[in-house]
Amino acid sequence: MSAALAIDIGGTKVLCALVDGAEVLAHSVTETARGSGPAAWLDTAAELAADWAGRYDRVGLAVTGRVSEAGRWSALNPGTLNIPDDTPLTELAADRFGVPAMAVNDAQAAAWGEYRYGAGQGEDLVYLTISTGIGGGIVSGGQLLRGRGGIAGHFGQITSGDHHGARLESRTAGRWLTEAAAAAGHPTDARGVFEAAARGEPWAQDLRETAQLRVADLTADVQLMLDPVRIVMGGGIGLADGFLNDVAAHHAALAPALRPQLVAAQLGALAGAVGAAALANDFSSN
Ligand code: BMX
Repeated sequence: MSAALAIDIGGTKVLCALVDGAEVLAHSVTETARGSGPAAWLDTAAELAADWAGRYDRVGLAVTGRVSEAGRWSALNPGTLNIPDDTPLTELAADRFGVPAMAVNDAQAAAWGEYRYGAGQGEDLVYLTISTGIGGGIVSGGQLLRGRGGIAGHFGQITSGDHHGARLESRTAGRWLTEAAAAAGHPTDARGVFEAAARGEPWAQDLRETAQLRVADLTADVQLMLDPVRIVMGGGIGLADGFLNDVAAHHAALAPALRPQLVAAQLGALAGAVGAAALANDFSSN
């Protein structure tokens, strides 16, 4: 048996997949019960995966939040998902599913998925998901960087600049677009903002352009910090029609050596699951 059960727990959805290498044999998804907690989220995953019992020999988890090497799970931004501090995630999952488990942050897992099987083509990359928040993952020299305590790549938490400590994701991504649209007198979500922008409504075009500028600055800064071969962009906003091209247009004045090579994620919503399954495989063969 070579398949893994991949479980992706995010701020909006729980996704389970039965994964063999790059191949997703089956997958299933539902909304995250945001008011409950880790045990209930794992119960939800077990329900989604009930039909696959006996078909996997390990579990790989890709979760929103910070995961330490020892598999302990905490929120950096509780507004994305309120995870109790230091939750022993891999222990809980191994008990729940009866097979060895490993866990990493969702965007770190997606970075690994894109590196192994997607747009990264086996070369150094930074993965960015622009969705409800902003998540990130770094693959350098063939290694997924997790850092001392699992924080590596958490670009959405950046507060530098004159922003009074506000996180970058809280003034750029989906949650902010929703709030800013309401403040502009047009209550809708990020998708609604992009649809209105496509219809030529100026308030929505302004919001979209602000988000694009901030992502353009972020990606230019990431290039300066890590100089990856590619920056792979995922997430509902990152992959929205024209977003990547409009962000890249802001880089036109940069010297070629400083200009990020932006590419769209290829594994889409399954990148985290594919990456987590691959990591669980590497982990259990150690
Ligand atoms: C937040 C942070 C990251 C995560 C990113 C995208 C928490 C709970 N999450 O920046 O760990 O990668 O959101 O998360 O602190 P998603 O749920 O939108 O996929």
